Amino acid sequence: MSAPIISLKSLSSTTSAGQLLTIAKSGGCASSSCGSSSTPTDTDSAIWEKIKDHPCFSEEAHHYFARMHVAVAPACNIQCNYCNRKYDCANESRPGVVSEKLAPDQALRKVIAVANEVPQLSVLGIAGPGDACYDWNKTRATFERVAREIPDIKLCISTNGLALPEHVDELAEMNISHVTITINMVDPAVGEKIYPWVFYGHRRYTGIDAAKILHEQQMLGLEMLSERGILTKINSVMIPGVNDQHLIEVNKWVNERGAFLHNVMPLISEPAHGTRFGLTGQRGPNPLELKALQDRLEGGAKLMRHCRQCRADAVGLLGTDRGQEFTLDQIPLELGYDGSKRYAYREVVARIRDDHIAAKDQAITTLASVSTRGSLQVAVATKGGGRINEHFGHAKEFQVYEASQTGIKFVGHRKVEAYCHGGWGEDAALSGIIAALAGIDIVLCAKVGDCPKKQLMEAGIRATDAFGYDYIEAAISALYITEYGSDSSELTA
Ligand code: CLF
Ligand code: SF4
Repeated sequence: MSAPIISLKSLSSTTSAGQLLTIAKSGGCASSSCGSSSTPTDTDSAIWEKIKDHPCFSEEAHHYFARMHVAVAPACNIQCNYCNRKYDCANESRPGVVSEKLAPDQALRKVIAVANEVPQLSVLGIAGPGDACYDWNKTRATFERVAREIPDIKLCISTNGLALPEHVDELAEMNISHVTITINMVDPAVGEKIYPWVFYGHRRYTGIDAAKILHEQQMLGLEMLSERGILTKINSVMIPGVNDQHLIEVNKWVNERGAFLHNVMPLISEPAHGTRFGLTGQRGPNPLELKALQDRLEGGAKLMRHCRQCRADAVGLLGTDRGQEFTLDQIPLELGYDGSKRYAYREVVARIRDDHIAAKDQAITTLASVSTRGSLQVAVATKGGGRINEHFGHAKEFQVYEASQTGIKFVGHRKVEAYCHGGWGEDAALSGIIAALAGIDIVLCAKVGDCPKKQLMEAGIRATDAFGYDYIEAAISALYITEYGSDSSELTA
């Protein structure tokens, strides 16, 4: 079957004010023990206004602000080989437990419940569990209801792009400020290996025709969004041997068409997921392969490296998921919006953020003064707020930073099983953590026991709580000076 002809450029190449302060400093909820690295000093002010409280579009913002997803859009118009539709859309989530699907009125109740209780909430995203643009009526109805009740929440949508062009004008009218398109290829011959079929214009297309239509629609949608000043992030699933090298070309194409960020995510593929890739043994990349590709892409479209591949019903700071606290059965049928916690939290963040940015700038200046070249890979246990404020044993992920004379760069995260269970360390979990921290020089955390510290050291990884509760960048800069500065001495912490 031949694809429709589209002329487009793409074809050419609970909480008091005092507790809120605690939350802002710790990054977690007061009741429990938890893009772009741009800052106002290096970003156009209009862009900064758009990204400063979006945890996905700003790496800096993800230390302070949270997103939530509502799973209102189950229908999908394409088939990806890494999806079997039993789980959330794998383009914006990891395969896991199926999300609680919501009608728009139920979604509104849930958003109000979360906004009343999670002061960090700044963005509502619709990311499936199918495709938000294809299941448009539910997506639109949800955004309209939420925007009426909570006008200051940012609206964000994620789509495979096939039905995007027909909704771009409505997205602009509805003030949807951030859009993600999953683009895994710009060459239909590559696309054919990823997408067995698409459903478009009331017809089903397969093979190269399917991939060609999808590609054309994705590029058209991206160009239309850029023309309207809507910030666009491109998600690409890295599939070794299928599109890994090709993503360099994808990065070029999306950069030329105005994409703000490019987020390369690892394929998650297991036989138990029942996907085509899972069943055929297609593997995902390991963290080092992912980082190597991201490093090669530096210099093109700006990279997002802090994605957590969250579920279509995720709630909270990236890297945490409080979704289970807000299932429908726990939310009253009648619920009014009370924004007091969110407003108080924002005031606190506005104050401490300047302090953090100044500490970061100072750290970078310090690094630049070191004459010996070297680099450090540092893993940080944090609950947010930009500080080293999580215990080693409680960490479910470590944020990874790379320090060199040229600065301190967030380069990713490593998910782990927490070491501490009910006050006891689990040896099996520690082995997994050591494996996950391959390539890391130093672990920074708020507290670490002698036993895990010794075992980490035997694996060549130092761990210290000497910088507990400091700003991440300030601690890394102090470490770097210890390692490479002129007054270099051994780290003894
Ligand atoms: Fe959600 Fe996506 Fe909007 Fe963020 S997630 S719709 S842009 S509010 Fe964020 Fe989650 Fe990664 Fe997505 S960490 S999977 S990039
Ligand atoms: Fe699955 Fe999302 Fe692909 Fe649709 S777009 S097939 S829901 S991964």
